Amino acid sequence: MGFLKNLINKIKHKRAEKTAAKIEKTTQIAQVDQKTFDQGLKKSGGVFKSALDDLVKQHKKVDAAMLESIEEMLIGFDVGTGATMKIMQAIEDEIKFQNVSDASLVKQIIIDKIFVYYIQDTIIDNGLNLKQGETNVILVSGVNGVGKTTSIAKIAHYLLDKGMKVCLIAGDTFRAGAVEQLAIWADRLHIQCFKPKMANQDPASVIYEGVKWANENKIDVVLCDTSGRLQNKINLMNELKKIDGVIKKFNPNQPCESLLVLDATTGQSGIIQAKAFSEVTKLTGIILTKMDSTSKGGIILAIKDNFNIPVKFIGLGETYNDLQPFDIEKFVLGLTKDFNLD
Ligand SMILES: Nc1nc2c(ncn2[C@@H]2O[C@H](COP(=O)(O)OP(=O)(O)OP(=O)(O)O)[C@@H](O)[C@H]2O)c(=O)[nH]1
Ligand SMILES: [Mg+2]
Repeated sequence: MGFLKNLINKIKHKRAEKTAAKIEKTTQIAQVDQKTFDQGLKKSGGVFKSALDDLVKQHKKVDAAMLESIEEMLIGFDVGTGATMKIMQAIEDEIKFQNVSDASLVKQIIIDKIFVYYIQDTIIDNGLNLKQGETNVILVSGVNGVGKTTSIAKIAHYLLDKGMKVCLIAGDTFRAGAVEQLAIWADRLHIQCFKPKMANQDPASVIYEGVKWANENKIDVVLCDTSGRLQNKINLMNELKKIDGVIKKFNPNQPCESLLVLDATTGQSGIIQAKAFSEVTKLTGIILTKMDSTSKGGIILAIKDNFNIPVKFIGLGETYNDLQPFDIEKFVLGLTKDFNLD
């Protein structure tokens, strides 16, 4: 059997094991589109493939110098030091176990260990934690320009497609044009956008009123947009804490999802952002945007190494369908699409 098939089977097996232990979800988002993954991961896949090819060209035999090059490659691919160390250990163990001396065989071991590292010990869960019969609030936060507003529109489109009643709240009362930007998306989607009553209104009060309106109008899912905020601005982080608090006033179980948006092109600084944001709101998931614009797909592994927060959506382009529920199987296939490992 081909190497890739083997790897996918391993992933499926792990997933089946974890699914058995998984908490029940009312909404399981699982339909993902392989073509979008293939297209969106072209950059990362291309760079990863040539890095592996170069590695084999430069090192004819498996030795300390080759291991050092593998480590450099992983760091360069944005995997992060923690995950790199763990993956390196697994690669070295496997090389010893299989007694590999031919450098070309190491390629397969590297890919195998990278992805097995991602799936181990985790409940791979790309579902949104939505409950039927109540107004589910999804809070979306992140630093400036990472793709919060467009991701909200894409998620709304996705949920509308599933027949849900969705509305948006324009909680970014700070940036000029932010409310209008969200309202345009809402118009396109033919859904309600709850707006501030006056300029510069306190975002917590807009969100409070919006969530109240959504509850009264039996909306299934309400998506709250927020201003871009730098994680080191204490007053802005406190503002997010306040927003989280007012949502809880209606239902202590809300927000059902607090999603942090990270821009994949900014690399390791995403880790610092996730740490700071998780101190003010209990993050339940990450939306990793602009994966199509980076050649360093390894950020997925750095996130895995630092947090127990799942990547729920991945941004692979700018159209509605380019925001896809994150699926490790599709990710592996997309990244290694042009590899000839069978
Ligand atoms: N290529 C690509 N572009 C994206 C993706 N997601 C968002 N963008 C683009 O990123 C830019 C910023 O998106 P916004 O949604 O306005 O970002 P934001 O976080 O709401 O920005 P602020 O409200 O200013 O903090 C837009 O041009 C989007 O089209 C993605 O997955 N891939
Ligand atoms: Mg925005």
